[in-house]
Amino acid sequence: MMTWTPLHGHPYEPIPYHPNRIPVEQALAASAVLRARMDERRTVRMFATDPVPEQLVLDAIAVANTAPSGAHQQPWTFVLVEDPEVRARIREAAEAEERISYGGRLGEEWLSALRPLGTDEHKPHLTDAPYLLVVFQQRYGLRADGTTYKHYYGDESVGIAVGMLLTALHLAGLAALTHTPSPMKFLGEVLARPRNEKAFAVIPIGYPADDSVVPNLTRKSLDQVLVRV
Ligand code: IYR
Repeated sequence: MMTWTPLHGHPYEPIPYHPNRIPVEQALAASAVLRARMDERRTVRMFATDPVPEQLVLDAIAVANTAPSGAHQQPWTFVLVEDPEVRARIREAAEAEERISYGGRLGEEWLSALRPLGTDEHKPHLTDAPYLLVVFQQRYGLRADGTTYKHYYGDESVGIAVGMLLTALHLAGLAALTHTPSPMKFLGEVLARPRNEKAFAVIPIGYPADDSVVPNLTRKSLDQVLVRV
């Protein structure tokens, strides 16, 4: 594999792509298994402190890094935080913001939307889960010499990458939470990220606690989300 450099301004140089077709029977069996398995995924807010094999997390990040992105700019940085002191600082800053949010900043409409989820300003998962993955979006490209170039469809690109990350983690038997403390500016400061990066999500990763509970949610059926024309 060639090492990565920005493609910006390069000519179009296509290469052949002919993946083997999966026999239909095999594809149907695999997709049915995947569909059922993904329906078991739940956002978890109560984590065990048990360690997680590091390779599972690295593999999931590598999967996320295969996501399609605007102009193939891969506008993401994954900061994997284990250091307990750094995590304590992140928790403290996140809870300080959330106290203000839940104390009224969100407004009654938003608080009503959150009530069935049982969330509040306490964020023990930020220090309980063995890994804290902070995903940053690169708002623009920054070359080593300090010059910059535009990034396109950053929100969509990083959102797709995080979706693939969550899928990979779940298939590896791990639980995760997409946490978006607001405002998130403190994350760039605590983690000393460069000026082109803004925090996109904080994702605790681990195993659910033995006494973990989740809200009693149902999902929309395929009929409710699919329109066929
Ligand atoms: N960021 C807050 C509030 C929150 C907002 C939404 I939208 C959620 O789906 C869940 C929580 C928090 O993390 O508690």
